[in-house]
Amino acid sequence: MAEGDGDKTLRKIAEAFKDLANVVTDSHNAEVNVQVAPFSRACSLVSPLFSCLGVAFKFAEMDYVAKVHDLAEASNSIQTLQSMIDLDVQAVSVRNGGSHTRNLLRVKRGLDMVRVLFEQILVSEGDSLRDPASKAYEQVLAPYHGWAIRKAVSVGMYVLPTKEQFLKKLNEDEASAKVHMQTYVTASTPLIQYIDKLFLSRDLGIDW
Ligand code: 1PZ
Repeated sequence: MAEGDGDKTLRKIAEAFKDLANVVTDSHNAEVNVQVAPFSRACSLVSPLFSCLGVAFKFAEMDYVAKVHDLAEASNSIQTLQSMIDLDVQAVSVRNGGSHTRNLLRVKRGLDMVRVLFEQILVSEGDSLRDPASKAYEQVLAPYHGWAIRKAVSVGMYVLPTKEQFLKKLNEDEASAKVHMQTYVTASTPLIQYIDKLFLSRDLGIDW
């Protein structure tokens, strides 16, 4: 799928993450277990957003897609995010390049980036995406990126489409987009917190 393609990209993202949030916030569950398969599927629904933001973020898309793909592969043999992390802990491979756990941390940051981006779009007045995108990047990803990547991203910020062009590619009007973005913001928050807790409760840290 190249762009929005009449496919309800935003609605699909919103619904998939709402389902995951329901798992995380279900108080009837004594033990919460997010399955790797639906998690990676939901994460892959985010990928079409990159092409709607223009060619400048192609390199971000490639990195994100590869990591989500790794999680999808992992789901063939590993059931839950929790057991995926525990296997890496046992193998002492948590921080190794390309480990499932490391990729999960990167993908989680991608989800957080989208969350803050949507949050900022929802409160922004004008038609520019530059402020929302810059704020989200500064807050979520920039602290972990070296000079060269930060520089490339800041150049990319100047060739972002306008909000109107972005929504058009997604086949949304302002009102429907707002609803789906808000749903994603609300749903992704507890999910991201859940993933952070998986790391922090094992003393793995989330700032690397
Ligand atoms: C609206 C504006 C969108 C801004 C997009 C922000 C661009 C982020 C730039 C990502 C650079 C990708 C280059 C590679 C980064 C890697 O160094 C790290 C570490 O990976 P590792 O060493 O473990 O292999 N990868 C990342 O930080 C993951 C980045 C995920 C980017 C997801 C962004 C999601 C934004 C979606 C917006 C629709």
